[in-house]
Amino acid sequence: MESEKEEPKTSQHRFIPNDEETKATHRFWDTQPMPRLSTLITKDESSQHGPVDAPKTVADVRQTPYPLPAAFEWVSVDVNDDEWMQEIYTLLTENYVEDDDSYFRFDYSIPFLRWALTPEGYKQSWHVGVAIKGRKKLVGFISGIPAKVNVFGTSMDMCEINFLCVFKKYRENRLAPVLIKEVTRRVNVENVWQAIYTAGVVLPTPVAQARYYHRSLNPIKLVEIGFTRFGPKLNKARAQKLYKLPESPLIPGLRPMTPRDVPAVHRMLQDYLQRFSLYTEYSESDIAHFFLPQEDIIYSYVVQNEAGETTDFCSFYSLPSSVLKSAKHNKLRAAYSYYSVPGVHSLMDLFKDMLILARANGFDVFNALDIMDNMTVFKELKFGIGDGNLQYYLYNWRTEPMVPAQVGVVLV
Ligand code: MYA
Repeated sequence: MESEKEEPKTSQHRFIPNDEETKATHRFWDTQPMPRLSTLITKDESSQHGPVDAPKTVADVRQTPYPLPAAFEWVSVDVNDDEWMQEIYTLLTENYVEDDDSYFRFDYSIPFLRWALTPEGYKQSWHVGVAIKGRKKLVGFISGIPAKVNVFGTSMDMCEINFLCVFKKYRENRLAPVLIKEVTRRVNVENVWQAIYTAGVVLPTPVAQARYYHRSLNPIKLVEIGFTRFGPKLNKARAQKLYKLPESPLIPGLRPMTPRDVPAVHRMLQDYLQRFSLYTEYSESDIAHFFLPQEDIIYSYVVQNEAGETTDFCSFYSLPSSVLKSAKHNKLRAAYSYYSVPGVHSLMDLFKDMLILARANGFDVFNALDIMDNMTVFKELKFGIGDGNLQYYLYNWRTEPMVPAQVGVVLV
């Protein structure tokens, strides 16, 4: 949601825990290979980069799943099975992330979840469910997918963790730590020892703290559903004028990405991402999987000049939310900035065209994190600051804290 209190940041800050966060005890997280919140390392201690745990081998890993309460059993969810996909969808759509005041809840679609969970080399055993014994009924879920991640020049095979969720009725029963330990075991069995994830909560210990910014595309609906409020100088007519956008993109030669663009996008994105301290090293097959356009999932565009060369790239994904407290609307259609590579055109011009395209595709709002170079476009393009932080974490890897502008990873 848009924040009413804060002015957009003018500079970028490293994560520094407040007193309460530093003093908090974490019954589970304090047992995990994570740096303590009180011992954030500083720039000149960079020689300490490395695993937190003493190195282990696959032979050291527990062979059997962790025990669960008697009513439950583990499942490795087959994402090609429609009934199981429907189960994941129902669990998430009814129980996944909400804003603090419960106005909205993420509503990832089944095709989106399939897309997010199945890059080349994905493992069914990393799609971990807790089901009611003997029934196709999920009460908990956590997912991992393989990813090659580069941290300050060190390239590592990691697991990207997402979609941790426990059915509301079973909350605060320490099921989340069991899900996390079980996925860790299954990842370790594959000889992978590091992971990357993001969360709204502060736990030991973030490598970076980012913030969402929001650009209204349909300001009247956003006010009706409680996403934003008109400031003192704004009314319906003024808001519509303020956020009005051209009907079609302005950059000549901008068009949807096609399979033929995969090698060029791969080159452009890899060259660009190397400037950040944390980024994913995509294979060509990852580029095809994650970026070829699919309606209501992923929107990617390239700019092709008159000589036929591909010069720029931009992309956003579709993540709607259920609207929980409006009599008039039940769905918020949100576009989220993914990866963009300015070449001949500026990031500002690419973002402007993405706003135009998102509006033309019926989205109500365009969201972006203050990572990479995104902060440079927010003011001019009329983004407002959001009200929550998103923490970035690396599991079992000690490194120096980063400002958001050093972060080159977007997790959907
Ligand atoms: S972030 C999205 C998380 N999901 C939601 O927010 C959906 C709505 N909420 C829920 O479904 C539940 O509240 C969840 C907690 C499942 C979040 N990440 O079982 P509990 C700790 C990590 O009694 P519940 C995403 O998907 C909490 O601090 N830990 O609590 C990335 C406490 O530990 P401690 C979290 O409320 C996930 C313990 O859980 C989170 O019933 C990355 C309490 O457990 C959180 N978001 O369930 C996971 N929230 O006492 C880590 C709470 O120590 C992956 N907790 O403070 C690590 C890498 C694994 C792979 C490694 C391979 C090498």
